[in-house]
Amino acid sequence: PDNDNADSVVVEKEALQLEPPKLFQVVMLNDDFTPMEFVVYVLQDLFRHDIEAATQIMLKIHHEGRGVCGVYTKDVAATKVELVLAAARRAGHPLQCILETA
Ligand code: NFA
Repeated sequence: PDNDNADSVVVEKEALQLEPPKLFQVVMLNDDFTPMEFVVYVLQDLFRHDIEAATQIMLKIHHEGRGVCGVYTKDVAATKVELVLAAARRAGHPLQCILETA
């Protein structure tokens, strides 16, 4: 913004801070074929979980059918989904994940 009126700069900054970004969960789905080790690897490599957290999330998906890999802004979440699907396809596994509004 132009600096002729310093008050308008402050008002604009405050208005921006009042709009929280919408957040999206990356939810991974269980299947009968993807190896547990591959899921743990993806949770570490793409979602930056340590091996203990990755193993817990993988087991939750395995037992409950689905689990949250992480929560991100829309563009980041959509990119994570594409990276998971590309890695799974490349490895020949049917692993699926989806976006859900948090
Ligand atoms: N259910 C898969 C198996 O028994 C493991 C798995 C876990 C797959 C989480 C997908 C997601 N090999």
